[in-house]
This record gives sequence, C-alpha cells and structure tokens, in this order.
Amino acid sequence: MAYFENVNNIQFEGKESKNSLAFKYYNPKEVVGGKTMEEHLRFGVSYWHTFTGDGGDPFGKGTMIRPWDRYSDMDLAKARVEASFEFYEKLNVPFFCFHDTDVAPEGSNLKETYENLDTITAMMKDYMKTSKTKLLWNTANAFTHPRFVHGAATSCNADVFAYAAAKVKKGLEIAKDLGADNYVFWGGREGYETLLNTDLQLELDNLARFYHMAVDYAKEIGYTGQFLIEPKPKEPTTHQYDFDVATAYAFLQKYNLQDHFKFNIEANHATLAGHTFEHELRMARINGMLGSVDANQGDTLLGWDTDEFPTDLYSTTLAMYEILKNGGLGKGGLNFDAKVRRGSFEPEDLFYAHVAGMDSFAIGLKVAHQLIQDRVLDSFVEERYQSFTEGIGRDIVEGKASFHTLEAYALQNDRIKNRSGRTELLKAKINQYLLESFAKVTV
Ligand code: XLS
Ligand code: NI
Ligand code: NI
Repeated sequence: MAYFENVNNIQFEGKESKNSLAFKYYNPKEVVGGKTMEEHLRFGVSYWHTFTGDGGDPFGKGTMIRPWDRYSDMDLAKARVEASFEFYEKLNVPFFCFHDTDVAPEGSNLKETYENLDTITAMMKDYMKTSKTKLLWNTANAFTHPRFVHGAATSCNADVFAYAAAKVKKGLEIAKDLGADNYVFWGGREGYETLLNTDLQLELDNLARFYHMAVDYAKEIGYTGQFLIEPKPKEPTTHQYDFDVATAYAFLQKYNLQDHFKFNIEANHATLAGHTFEHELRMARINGMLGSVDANQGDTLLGWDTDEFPTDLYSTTLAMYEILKNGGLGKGGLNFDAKVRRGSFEPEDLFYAHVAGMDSFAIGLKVAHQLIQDRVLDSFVEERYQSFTEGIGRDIVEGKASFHTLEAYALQNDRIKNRSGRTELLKAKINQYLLESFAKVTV
C-alpha cells in the first residue's frame, strides 16, 4: 500500500522547472569533477525527524499529520518502515539513519526491547534486499528515557553505564547485520548540569572506557564501519563533553582513541559552539578526522538546536568546499538531521523539505567545485603566506630557526610590511561565483 499517494517519484527537471516536486539542481547522474552528484553528496534521511517526530515542542503538542497515524505500538513501527522505504524510493536517496528508539518501541524490559528491535530490523533488512537505499549509520538513544537522567556512559550510576553499554552492544550488532557504513555516538546527556555534584575526572575516564569497550566489541564481531563522534556543546546538558571538534579531538588523543573515530559534523551544533559550520569541517579535515555530516542549519535568532533543513547557499557552498578539499566523505554522507517546521505539518512538506536541502547542496557542490577549479581562494591564500616559502619564513617552517636567529633577524629588520587580508573582496568573489558560476557550469 502507498503512504504518500499524492507524490510520484521525484525527478531532476532542471532549473526552468515549475514543478515543486522536482529537483531543479540535484541531478544524481551529472558528473562534477569526475564523480556523479550522487557519489559526491551521499544524502541520507533521518528516521527520527521524518518518520517518528510529531512536531511537539516544550510548549505544545505534536502537529504533524502522518499517513501512519492510525496505527500504534509495533503496528505503528512496522507501518513506519513501510512508509520509510516508499519515501526513500520516491526521493531517490541512497541512505537513511536511525536511533534504536526511533524504529521500535521500548518493551517492558531490555529483553523485550531487543525483541522489538529484532522484528523491525529484520523487516528493514528485507526491504534493503531490493531497495537501493542503505544504512549510513545507526545509533543508540541513551538520552530520552528517565533512566538517563544523570547521563549514560557518564552517569554517576554504574547500573546506567551497564544499560547504555548493552544498548550500544546491540546497536553494533544491528550495524553489522544491516551493513551500516558508520556507527554514531552522540552523547545527549554525556555532560553535566553543575560541577557542584559532578566528579568530572571519573565521568571523562568512564566515557573513554565506554568508547574503548565499543571499539573492542566491534573488533570482536568483525564490524568494520567507521565510528563517529558527533560534537555538540550543550543542549540538553549545560555542558556537553564532546563540545566541539577541538575538544573532542583532544579527548580522543588523551585516551588513545584517535585512530578509531572520526567526526560527524552537524551545522547547528557548530553554531551553538560559537563556530561556523565550515570551521568545524575544517578542524576535522586538517586532522584527518572528517567522517560525515549532519546537514542542517540553525536560526541566528534562536539559541537552540532548531535542526532546520539547509537552504542557505552560502553555507552549503563553504561546507562543500571543505568536503571537496577533503577528497569527499569516504564512508560518510550528508544526513539531513533536520525537521520540517511545526507549521509545515502535511506529509508533502517532508518531500518539499528534502528537495530543498538536496538542491541547496547540489548548488553548493557546483559552486565550490568551480571555486576550487579557478583557485579563487587557494591562490589568494598561497600568496598571503608566501613569506613562509623563502628566507627566514622557510627556516621557521623547516625547523631551522630559533629564538636566537629570529632575534638577530628582527634586530636588523625594522621595517615590517603587512599586506591587506581583503576579506570584503573575497566575500564579493564568493557572491559572484554563487550568482554566475552556477549558471555557467549548468549550460
Ligand atoms: C541531536 C543530535 C542527534 C544525533 C544522533 O542534537 O543531532 O540527532 O545526530 O543522536
Ligand atoms: Ni545530529
Ligand atoms: Ni542536533
């Protein structure tokens, strides 16, 4: 049976199309710099926002009207799986992502929860035999249930630590069974509310112990997907341990975990940390740690994780710039960790939203590719740091300088000359590329 009867398969129709349910810019088969758009972008649908979320917020109930509303419990879970594969096919997306609790209801004990999960993941596996859509990543939700009130792997209660470990163990088994390319760790409650009641040292050590056990178990069962940490500075905790890339990378190095993890960068989490999206992507990239992306955007007027669909072309361009410079995302992808606004409550809105996000990243890809081709930023940056390619600069870079040689140099070099950084000029160039290069490369 069809859940989205009013929607046909979404096709690429090009930028002149007036059809709201068609791609204007995302053409999966189009080749950009040697790879198809589909290969570059590796889009994923978030199960939780698209099939489980009901539009509720702290001030009001859910508003979403969904074709599976008439079902409950396991029937509801099954209906969502059926609807989800219809959705992936109509949208032509290669991936999806889920938390354990998005797909199957919790039972009255852990064993029952496992049974529910087994039923649903078996159903997914069946669909995946014929569907082209694969699992980008799965994860364990260790933040919603009241047992996680004080955290999961960083809880003060060892029973909770054990429970969370059991959930992740099961999650890794599912990842292996469904062939997930990655496994994600987002520690919603791995942080603290106040230092007054917190043993910071023990909590961090325990978090590292937890990650090590996960690495060991994946090895034991032969799961070879990429482990990803998703940094976020706050919300729901006041302070979250995986604050941003720099913090989480220092943590991984301290506990000798850096070879087993990469990062899943979410745009809205970057902005919550006081960074741009591209800053987090760059930090991960230069350290060889860029794994995957939760593609969304925040609201500059609101201070929380609004998880909006990405439509800001400036941001998608600079994000794709980092991704292309990284040589792509490897096993990662662009997962729309994004929800339709509470007022966009009709099923069709789910399609409009994804089409908007996919087209926005397709534009970003093409503009970023052109910027790189023309070396617009590269040649400027190269020239800006030119002083490090010769003379004293070269000595510094090659490790041949010391405070003695530098002092001697500075003493006889009183006339330092700096050059302009040309921020405004560069921003104008990006605007020019956004407006013109896209038109140029599409004809
Ligand atoms: C919440 C996170 C979450 C992760 C997966 O802010 O973005 O959705 O992506 O647990
Ligand atoms: Ni996310
Ligand atoms: Ni988020």
